[in-house]
Amino acid sequence: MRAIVKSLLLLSVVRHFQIATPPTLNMKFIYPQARRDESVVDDYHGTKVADPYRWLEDPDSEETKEFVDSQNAVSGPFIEECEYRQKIKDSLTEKWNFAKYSSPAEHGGHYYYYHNSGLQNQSVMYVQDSLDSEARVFLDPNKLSEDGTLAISGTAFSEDGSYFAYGLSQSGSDWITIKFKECPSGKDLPDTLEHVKFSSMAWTHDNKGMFYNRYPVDDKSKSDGTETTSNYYHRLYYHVLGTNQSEDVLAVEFSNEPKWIIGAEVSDCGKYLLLSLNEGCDPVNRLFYVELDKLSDGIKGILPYTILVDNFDAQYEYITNEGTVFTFLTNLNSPKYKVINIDFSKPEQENWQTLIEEDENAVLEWVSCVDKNKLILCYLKDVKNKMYIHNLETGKLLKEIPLDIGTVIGCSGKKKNKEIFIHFVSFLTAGIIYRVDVSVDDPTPEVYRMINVNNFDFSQFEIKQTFYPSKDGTKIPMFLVHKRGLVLDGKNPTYLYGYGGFEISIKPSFSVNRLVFLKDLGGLCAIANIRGGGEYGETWHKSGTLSKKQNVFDDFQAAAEYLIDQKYTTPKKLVIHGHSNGGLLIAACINQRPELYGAAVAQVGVLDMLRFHKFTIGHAWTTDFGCSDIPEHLKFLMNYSPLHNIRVPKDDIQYPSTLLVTADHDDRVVPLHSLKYIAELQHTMKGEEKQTNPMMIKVDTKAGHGRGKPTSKMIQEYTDLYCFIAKTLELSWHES
Ligand code: X98
Repeated sequence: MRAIVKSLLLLSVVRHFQIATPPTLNMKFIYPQARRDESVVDDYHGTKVADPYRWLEDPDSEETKEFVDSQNAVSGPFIEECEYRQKIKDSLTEKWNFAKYSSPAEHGGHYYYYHNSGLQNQSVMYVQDSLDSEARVFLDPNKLSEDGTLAISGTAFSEDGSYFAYGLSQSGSDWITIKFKECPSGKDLPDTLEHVKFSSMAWTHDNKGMFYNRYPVDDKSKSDGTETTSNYYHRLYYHVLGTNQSEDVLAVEFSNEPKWIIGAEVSDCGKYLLLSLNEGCDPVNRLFYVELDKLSDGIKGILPYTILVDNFDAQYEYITNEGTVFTFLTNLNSPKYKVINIDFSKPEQENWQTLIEEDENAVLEWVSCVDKNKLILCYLKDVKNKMYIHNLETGKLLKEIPLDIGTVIGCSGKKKNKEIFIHFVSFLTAGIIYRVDVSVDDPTPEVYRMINVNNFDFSQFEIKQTFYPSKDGTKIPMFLVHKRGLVLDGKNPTYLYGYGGFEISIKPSFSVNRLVFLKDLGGLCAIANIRGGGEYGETWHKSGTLSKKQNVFDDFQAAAEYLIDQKYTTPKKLVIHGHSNGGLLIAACINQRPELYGAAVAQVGVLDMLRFHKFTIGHAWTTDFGCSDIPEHLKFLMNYSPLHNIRVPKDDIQYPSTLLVTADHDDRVVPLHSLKYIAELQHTMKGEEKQTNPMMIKVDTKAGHGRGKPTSKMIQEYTDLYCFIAKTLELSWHES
């Protein structure tokens, strides 16, 4: 029955779109011919811009669905034909199959942690009465869906640890449903909260209920992650445990500010609700607060807030408070961040005190308060984490927590805890969890748990960090991971990854997928820490935004040139890969320098820079990208917008082998970006004999932007990706 349905579906696709039989390499590809609607032309401040594939913006139209099916009917067979497909899949599966753990966190005298036995689709949450006692399953998301597409997204224990709230996301959507449990029993409570997105989860310390966020949802339209509707008017609600969601109290809203996103946090002392308001993705926020203990009637309606900071000049991230003295991590006049104290009883800025000065040489990434009066500070210095313990009262440095070259991906421990757990990873370190007793005179990390990958000899590989010059001479850090004794013969298969935006730093991380490229495909992995990220703080970020976005692409192209000049590789053996904002990077780079790369994978990218702000949360990205509604922004957006800069390359240059990847439930970067780009690319190059490299798209189902993806889908995703890369770069398999 399913086979019949599939062949009928394919027939209907063929009727509308002409598809060739799956081509092999060096054969001219014939792609589905998508209708061009030449009547759609927009006027941007007097500049006319055609948008012939506007119809692809409707995810529900039959024509869009047929386009997707017809494109998958080209990319699917091409990828599946890779001679190493089974080997790639087997190797990925074998490597993924190792026991993974998160650091434990104490709540109400019990310890909670995530564990994945190896190939489980979702990690399972366990509870222990003490660190040595037997662990019991607390929450197993694998029991909630057959295919692992329900994932935990956001959790919060109540202050005394007796209740637990958790968000569940279906198929990778940003929408979540919040559910509740009793602790430590794990007994399910009936409360269910819907229409939740970008939500805080902040319990009041009386355990009566929790603040969370919702967007208003029109009953008639979808909100399952396949819709493209803009998210406006974020609201904060208070849910009283044991009641129906319909009775929830609307606590904070800004009806004149559709773009504001409301973050809420209850202070360590339980007396204050801190409201952190964002208008976009920049690290800046307004700061309001509510004195919860002064609400005579409890939380019954819109809360009376006090305004502390009423501009978007800087970021203020709550660390802790002692009475009315609040400690914040801020970038106010300090692009590498510092720690300040604000006394709410003397709120004027001239009374604010610096507790820990900005370090010119390292970015202060996060700070947490532990053991009543200590601060744990985590810095990023030349893209490697450093940790220190300071005194909360004086700000003085007490001790460095020594770390290897790598990244702290988790640190549990709160103000009332004497111990902390640090989860450390690196390119060749799957994970080490350290326990540190911070109450003693000389706190020393002890290994609590080692995370080991089976049957992989890490000693054969090495990590290097290099600094290469970009087009304007700026030194850009880049990590290189490869086999020891790599020969610089210009022939090494090379996988170059970048992101370049939103103050996000691409730090050393562990990925079994990377191991397959390193070992089985005999390659070199390069991670370029280009501008736009947070590697050197807010100045580094800003130098890759708005009119300076071209720096991001220049930095990446300079990375490729460096790898070629230094004889690591050659364009024919170089694949570039980016995800999300990094998908934009990849598409911009293949438009600008197609001759530099052999293959390119642009995953869930933002590719229509004139219209991205019109869909879901796209409006929040104007802080990095600007907005085509603003005449001065149009010029720089038009200069690099991937969709608007597809041209036939000059001379005998062709586009590199290109794979776009998107998914039906991606409500962060909606699939229409990738659909429109591939349609335009295939249209532009269709008459060009020289274009022998494939240009394809793969549209996944029951998947989103990436978070919460089940293990089986991750293995599938990387199998497809490496098949495409192995085939197009003509890589060989390296038997061990
Ligand atoms: C976002 O779009 C993040 C979206 N987002 C959140 C949450 N809060 C936000 C507050 C302001 C702006 C955006 C926010 O997810 C949030 C809050 C609580 C719990 C969970 C989430 N990002 C950009 C992105 O995805 C960069 C990274 C974060 N992009 C896709 C940028 C271009 C491509």
